[in-house]
Amino acid sequence: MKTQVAIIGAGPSGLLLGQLLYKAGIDNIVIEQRSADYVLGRIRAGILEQSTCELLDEAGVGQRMHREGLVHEGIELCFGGARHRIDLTRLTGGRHVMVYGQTEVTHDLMDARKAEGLATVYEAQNVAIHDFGAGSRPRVTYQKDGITHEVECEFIAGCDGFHGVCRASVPAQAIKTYERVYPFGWLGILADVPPVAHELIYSNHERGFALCSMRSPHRSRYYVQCSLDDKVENWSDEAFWDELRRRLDPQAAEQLVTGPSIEKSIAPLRSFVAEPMRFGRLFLAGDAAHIVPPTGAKGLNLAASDVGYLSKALAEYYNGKSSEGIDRYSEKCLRRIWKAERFSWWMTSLLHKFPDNGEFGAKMQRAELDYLVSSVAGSTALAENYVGLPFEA
Ligand code: RFL
Ligand code: PHB
Repeated sequence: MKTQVAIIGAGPSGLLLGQLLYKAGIDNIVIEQRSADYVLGRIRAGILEQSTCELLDEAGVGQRMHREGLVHEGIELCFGGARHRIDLTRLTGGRHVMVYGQTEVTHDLMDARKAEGLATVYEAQNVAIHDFGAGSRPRVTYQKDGITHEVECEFIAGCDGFHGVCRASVPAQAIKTYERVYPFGWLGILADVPPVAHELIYSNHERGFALCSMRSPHRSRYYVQCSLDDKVENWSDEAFWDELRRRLDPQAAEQLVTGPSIEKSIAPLRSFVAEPMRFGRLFLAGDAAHIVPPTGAKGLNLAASDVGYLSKALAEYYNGKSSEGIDRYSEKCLRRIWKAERFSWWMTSLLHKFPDNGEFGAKMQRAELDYLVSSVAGSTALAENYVGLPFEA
């Protein structure tokens, strides 16, 4: 097999890149180690920045999102038993975010890929990348149904997530990584009950952080901070609802509608960046290159902005005969990534209970929260980061 760009991974970054490259007339193949159903079964992100929505439109997959997604113009911060609204739209000159699940984004991208008849290999085993150094001709090999396949390509896009093979294939001396692991996780549940409020509630509570999010007017997504060694089996639905209720203000606690969970999982929290993001003819994008704790809702949005830059850079290379875009890819992405890393780390530090911070740490959090909700400068800084920082030309 031969193609221009071999994309490893069929998560949101791989599928969106495939669609954007297709629109630019660039041939590509997507190679994924799991089944399509497995990829669709992972409940993850729920909040899209406006610029992510614009990219989905550009890729021609935004119709259902505009029909079914929920436009949100604010979020609520809950502390000291009361909620305080941050008016995202007023503070950012008219911008908003969209509630539309990662599962739905992935579904729409898979449908579009199928409709265009583009090549996607699911359940590829032992995926390996070869000869991606500058000046080489890259190849990807994998096994499927007992047969070894080889794809010759001009570029490889490593969209294979945090545990993927692409970043791991880069020689150790060519890459530098930065990491912070947080001393807690998030226990999340999905339930077919109406959301407790119209907007998301981010709660700082002495028992730990809680987040009330949603997927639709009938489906809620809720999280509580839990300890790292906690197990899903330790949490009955009852126990989850009781804990969530305790971490909300009295009105929300009273209004909370409970029901059986349809998904329950624990996610650790991590900040991670790999530099650079290009190695000769290999580009890393999305979670393959960086991880943020979910508190700022930035992971999927960063994946989208990486592939936005990468698709434009490759289009310039193939159609405009300029390598400037691919040469500047890493530097441009990383500037936006580090700002999102900073925001996600800050939101995480502001809202969670840290085992070693003590009473002084809790007072500092409370003072900062008080400042944020009473200062236009403070809440504007939160709002402009939450809706998403601008792209560089
Ligand atoms: P993914 O989604 O991990 O997809 C990578 C794909 O690559 C495949 N793969 C391989 N394929 C072939 N060969 C190999 N050797 C391979 N190794 C792996 C995998 O099977 C997979 O299909 O990465 P991608 O595409 O970069 O997308 C990133 C996002 O999924 C991630 O950043 C977000 O989900 C993060 N995130 C959130 N982001 C937001 O923007 N807003 C949110 O509200 C938000 N909430 C969240 C989140 C992540 C969470 N968890 C569980 C980590 C909430 C949670 C709880
Ligand atoms: C979600 O709906 O899953 C979600 C929303 C906001 C976040 C993180 C996760 O900050």
